[in-house]
Amino acid sequence: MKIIIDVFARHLFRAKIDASANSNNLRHAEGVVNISSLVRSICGLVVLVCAGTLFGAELPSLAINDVSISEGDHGVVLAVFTVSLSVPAAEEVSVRYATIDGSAKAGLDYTFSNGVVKLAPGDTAAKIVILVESDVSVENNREFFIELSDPKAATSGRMRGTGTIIDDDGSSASK
Ligand SMILES: [Ca+2]
Ligand SMILES: [Ca+2]
Repeated sequence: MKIIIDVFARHLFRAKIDASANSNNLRHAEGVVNISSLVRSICGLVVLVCAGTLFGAELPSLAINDVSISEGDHGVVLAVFTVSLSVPAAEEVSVRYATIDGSAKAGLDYTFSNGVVKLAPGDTAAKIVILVESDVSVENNREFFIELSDPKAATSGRMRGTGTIIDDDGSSASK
């Protein structure tokens, strides 16, 4: 009976050792899997960083157009400029803008404006609206400018647009 118990005990002990060994192997295997996952994650991160660097080298270029507008006689008219990107934005693009006097003067011929234009990912254009003062004075055409500066996630292309206010009061002085 004792022999049987001893044999049973040895088998039981052996079984525990085997179970322990298998458990260690399993943990080892899990460790290998975890390290493999970690390596894959690092490789994936490196690929993303490299891709980001490549895309970053091809930032969209910013540009603003020129606008001509007939001044009107009463109230205001809107001069709508378009800020455009050479390719759709991959991330949010922003750029500062401000109006600059030429022969047209802020407060007299148009309303000074400044701010930040933002283009969401996928966008290629945004608007800047400038208020132009209407009048009935006989005068020459006048010009003001919009200058873009401090672009984010884009490069500088055509950064100055011209706004031409066309006099419509019927004088030979208008041109
Ligand atoms: Ca007018
Ligand atoms: Ca006028």
